[in-house]
Amino acid sequence: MNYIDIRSDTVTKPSKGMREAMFNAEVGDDVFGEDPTINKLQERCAGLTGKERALYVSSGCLGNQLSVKSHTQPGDEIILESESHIFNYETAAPSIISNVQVMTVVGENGIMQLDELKKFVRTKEYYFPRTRLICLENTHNRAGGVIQPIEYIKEISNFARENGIKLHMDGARIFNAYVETGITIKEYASYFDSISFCFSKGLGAPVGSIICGTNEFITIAHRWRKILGGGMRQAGILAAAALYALDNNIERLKEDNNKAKYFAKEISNLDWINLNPELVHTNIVVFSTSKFAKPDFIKIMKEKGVLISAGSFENLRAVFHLDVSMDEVKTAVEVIKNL
Ligand code: TLP
Repeated sequence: MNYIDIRSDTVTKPSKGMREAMFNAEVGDDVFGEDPTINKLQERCAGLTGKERALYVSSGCLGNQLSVKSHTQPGDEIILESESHIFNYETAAPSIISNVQVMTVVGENGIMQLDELKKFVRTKEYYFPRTRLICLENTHNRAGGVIQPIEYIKEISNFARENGIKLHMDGARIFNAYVETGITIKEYASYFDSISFCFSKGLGAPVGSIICGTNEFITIAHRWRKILGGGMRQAGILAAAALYALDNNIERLKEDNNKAKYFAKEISNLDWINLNPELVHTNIVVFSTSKFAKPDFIKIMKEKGVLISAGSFENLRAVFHLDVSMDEVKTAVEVIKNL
């Protein structure tokens, strides 16, 4: 069956143009720093984010974990929003790789309120762990693609800097925020010590993410990428896909956000769907249903040709991307309406 696959924007497949760019990529041994396409991508991303240096990594998880590792020492404490990807979906890696303790703060729709967050920052008593790092996720996956407001980011950034705490952005889907707000990646990044983003989600590349920060930060991350087995060789073939994505697939993310908004508005009219369309800022729709148990809903939808995924707790998740057309979105809506 030809499924309408809205489980995630990670399911996108490289287009013909992207494959051609990959085919034609100049490559070299990146462990020697000699892959021209990777070097080009890293320079481009450093420029894009206004940071000193960038490092190409195989996944969003690796990017986040290298960032945590590079900012912390064993025994430090890091603050994460309780629904964040780093806390929920990265196999407790901060405790394994960085030997840090995680303090979670319950946010409102993925946003940690500053007054609340401040309560969790440790004072300097010798017996407390040291609060070393705060991470924000923009857009926020489990909250349903919520955009962190810029004024709030500024406040957290000021607070973190005043208190000697590093700030990292898991910007896996930061471009979905950019096409909505018009706030450049450079501006977003300027409030953070490090930022990671993914090419393998809405941007449509098959593999890869990037982390950007100071020279010192990237030097540490580069070493740890090697320790963790993440040093790649002629991976310019993959970096070419990422460059193609930056050239061709950013502005079109607005279409994906619009598909999500349409889908959310339509299904929110059903009295057995719980969903606030106002909270659909970008390409992810998180909702729940009072009519079906969550596994049943996923199973029935699959039987009718639509793949959707499980979100947190009772939630279901639909994610819109370049490999799902507006007609397919309309079909998915009709399938739900007819259940
Ligand atoms: N998210 C995946 C799943 O892991 C849930 C998805 O389908 O959305 N940060 C954020 C905010 C993410 O959503 C993801 C992937 C990552 C990091 C990790 O990226 P990868 O999968 O490349 O390691």
